[in-house]
Amino acid sequence: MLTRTCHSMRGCKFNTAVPALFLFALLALHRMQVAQGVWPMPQKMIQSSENYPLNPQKFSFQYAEDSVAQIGCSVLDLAFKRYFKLIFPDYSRGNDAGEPFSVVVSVQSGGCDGYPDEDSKENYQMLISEGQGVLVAETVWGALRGLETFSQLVYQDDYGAYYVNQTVIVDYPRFPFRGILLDTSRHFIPVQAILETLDAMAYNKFNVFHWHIVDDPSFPYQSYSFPDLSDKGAFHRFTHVYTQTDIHRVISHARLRGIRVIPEFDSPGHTQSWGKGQPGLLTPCYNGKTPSGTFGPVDPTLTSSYHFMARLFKEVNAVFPDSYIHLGGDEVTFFCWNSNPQVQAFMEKMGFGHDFTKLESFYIEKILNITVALNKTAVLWQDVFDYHENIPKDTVLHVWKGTAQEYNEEMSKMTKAGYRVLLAAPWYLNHISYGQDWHDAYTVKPLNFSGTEKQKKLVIGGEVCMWGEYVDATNLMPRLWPRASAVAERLWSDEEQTFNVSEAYPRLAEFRCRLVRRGIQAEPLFVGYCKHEYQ
Ligand code: CP6
Repeated sequence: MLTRTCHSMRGCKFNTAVPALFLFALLALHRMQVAQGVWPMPQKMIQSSENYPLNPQKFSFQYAEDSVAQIGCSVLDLAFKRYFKLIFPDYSRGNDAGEPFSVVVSVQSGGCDGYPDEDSKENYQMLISEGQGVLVAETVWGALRGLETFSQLVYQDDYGAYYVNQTVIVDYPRFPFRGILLDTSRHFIPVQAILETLDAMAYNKFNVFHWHIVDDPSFPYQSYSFPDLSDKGAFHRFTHVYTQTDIHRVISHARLRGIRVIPEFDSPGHTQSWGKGQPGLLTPCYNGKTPSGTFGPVDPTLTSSYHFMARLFKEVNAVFPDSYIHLGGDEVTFFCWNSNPQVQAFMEKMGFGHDFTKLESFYIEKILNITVALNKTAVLWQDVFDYHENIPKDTVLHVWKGTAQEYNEEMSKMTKAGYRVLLAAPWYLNHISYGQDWHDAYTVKPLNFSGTEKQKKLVIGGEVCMWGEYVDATNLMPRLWPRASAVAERLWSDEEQTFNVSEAYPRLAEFRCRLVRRGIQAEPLFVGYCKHEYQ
């Protein structure tokens, strides 16, 4: 059992012999009531009605003696501070009567200084009993997930006193990749709003920020190799750009929450804004024999295009530590390529005939070679697979189109060919409709396609997309939350336990109030009120 070998607040020695203890506790708590308060629902959670008053003055987080992480581990030191504030939002109204309570954290392996990555283990176990909580995690990232869960277990009575119930949790994510895409090209999203989104992501146990940073309308990424790209291609070269400092802030804020940052530099289409600062990059469109003055996708016939992309990706590789990079490849239109005499000549020379998908494949292969040389895993939108099935097998494919039947067929095909896939198609939350449209997001079955167990294992997760045509910082938060929370539970929790919308409704409504109380402007699900309304 848990033993405490000293009584000072700092450096107390705890013995956290876990597996046996948890088994015992699970058995002991069997048949007690199941809790409501945690979103997304843990894999296994048992609570009893026995509760313990918490006194903020006598509450502490501590590192267990056997933990590889100790004081000085920035990820957890800072998380302890954040979670203290989140757990006790009105500190002064604490319960004077409460006994000392400490949450003892034991991390079993790995370091504190790295970045979360595709292999990061997020599993944790927690036992809350009289006077203490024990949180055991394989890595600091799992410890972060456990702290979030703990923060959601604490509640206040009508007098403001804090409590936590006797609880046992064994938890781990269903899918390793749980992402949110923000589009910062259609509208500039200030860094502050991105950081706030990362906070809300952590509350929902999302772990990937897919940064669709540039696109046709604007190029806000301030490149040190090619400053003209944002000087000429951003909405405004000073006020509507992400400087290197901004980007480091985003990456560091995300790291401290166990969130990966994957940048997308979408090409050869969706690159109109690139052309302003990089003359000669885009294909000039022709009107008969003369250039029309408009431009199409990146010019795939010029070696200069690939030199430029190689230098740009070398920089992106140095700036973004994640091993993934999103290369886009979606929605390439052939109209302009088709109009251009140099492109026509190149097509003939290469023997592509009139098949522009061959030209597009040629381009993507070259770009993939660049990122392979940088040791990055490429992510591509499904379009590339649809016209070109010979993509390197370690590429991740991103499904974004169609009805359930269509995306299921697509996933079936891709996984049959051996690719890892990400599902985004059912989760375009930039789309809105009247009523409770979180139901649609919630009742998706990501593994409902025909295929073997081996194929299903290739689904690494999914992503919420927030395309920016009609979204900026004024409406971002209510449009994302709590609808993205529905996706968070689908990607984290056991589908068997969490599929029924009427069972989920009261939990999600309560969680939404918790988000609101934490300062996230999450929209209401339906008629009702929160105990603490947004101010
Ligand atoms: N921008 C880019 C977009 C979209 C895509 N790529 C998009 C397409 C259709 C819908 C929503 C978004 N705006 N670069 C497709 C991946 Cl419905």
